[in-house]
Amino acid sequence: MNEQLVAQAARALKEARAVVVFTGAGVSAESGVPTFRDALTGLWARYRPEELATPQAFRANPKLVWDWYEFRRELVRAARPNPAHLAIAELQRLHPDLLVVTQNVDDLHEQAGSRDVLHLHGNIAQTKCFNNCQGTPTLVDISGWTIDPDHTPPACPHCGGWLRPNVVWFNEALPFDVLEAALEASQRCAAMLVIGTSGVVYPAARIPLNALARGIPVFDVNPYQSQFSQDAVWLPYPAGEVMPRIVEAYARL
Ligand code: BV8
Ligand code: ZN
Repeated sequence: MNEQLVAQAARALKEARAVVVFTGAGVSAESGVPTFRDALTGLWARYRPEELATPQAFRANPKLVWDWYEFRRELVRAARPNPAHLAIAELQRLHPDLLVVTQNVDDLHEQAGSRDVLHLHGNIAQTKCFNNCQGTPTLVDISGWTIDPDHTPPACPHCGGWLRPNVVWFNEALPFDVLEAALEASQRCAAMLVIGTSGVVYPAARIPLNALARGIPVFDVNPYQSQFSQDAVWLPYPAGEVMPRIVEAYARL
């Protein structure tokens, strides 16, 4: 591992009065949560994400989409934070002004101890009414329910309509206040860590692009090239390996 790059990242984070850590599915990969595209295996292998994760797909085949999310919810329930999540939580404890913004719909950052995480694309463990019948979002707690797998999606207790996961599908708007807060943070921070994202999905990709446009230090942690690797300082390593090293170096400064 290139120790200079690790030291450079640690120093830039230490000198930055405000830091944003922006994460994608790659930060959860080492926890065994497949990235969005990898989750299309078996029964769902013949679909593209944009064909399943949309309101149109849900209207056309609510059972197929609900069952795909139930499959992914199981994977998330079985997952535990990995060293990258734990290092990010430790960094937030060490740095006076650090915000975590994630595209991920799992809660592994919170399980690792990160606080006030901004979820741009929602939370797969939460369920809401497809009609938002009591206001946006109409969250429904189904944790105590026994759901008949032959009769999914379950019905909203208020309006009888379909229930759905509380995630942002393609062609759906991101939660306005969350996106605004994330964009504002990307304009205000003095350094950014971008971890485990391809940078394909918008408007989330605008968060790192804003930081790059401002010329502040941006570090791209990804074993493969992303949309940002050319313009950022690229650390071509798995997050679970390099993040603990960056935080150790930071703690020694
Ligand atoms: C909207 C929740 C408008 C659901 C998700 C053409 C050009 C540009 C944009 C568009 C376009 N056509 C349409 C659009 C807009 C569209 C979009 O961006 N499409 C893309 C495909 C081109 N965006 C939208 O539709 C958004 N909404 O625009 O609405 C609007 C406005 C007002 C009113 C009405 C409508 C909504 C986008 C949100 C979609 N929902 N998630 C769910 O999860 O089921 S996005 C989903 O895919 C994930 O959340 C993630 O953000 C994204 C990508 O998923 P992955 O590929 O899994 O993850 P990622 O890209 O982060 O890649 C993984 C990376 O990790 C890789 O680079 C890999 O190398 C790396 N990695 C692997 N292992 C490791 C690692 N890194 C570090 N360590 C490791 N160990
Ligand atoms: Zn309802």
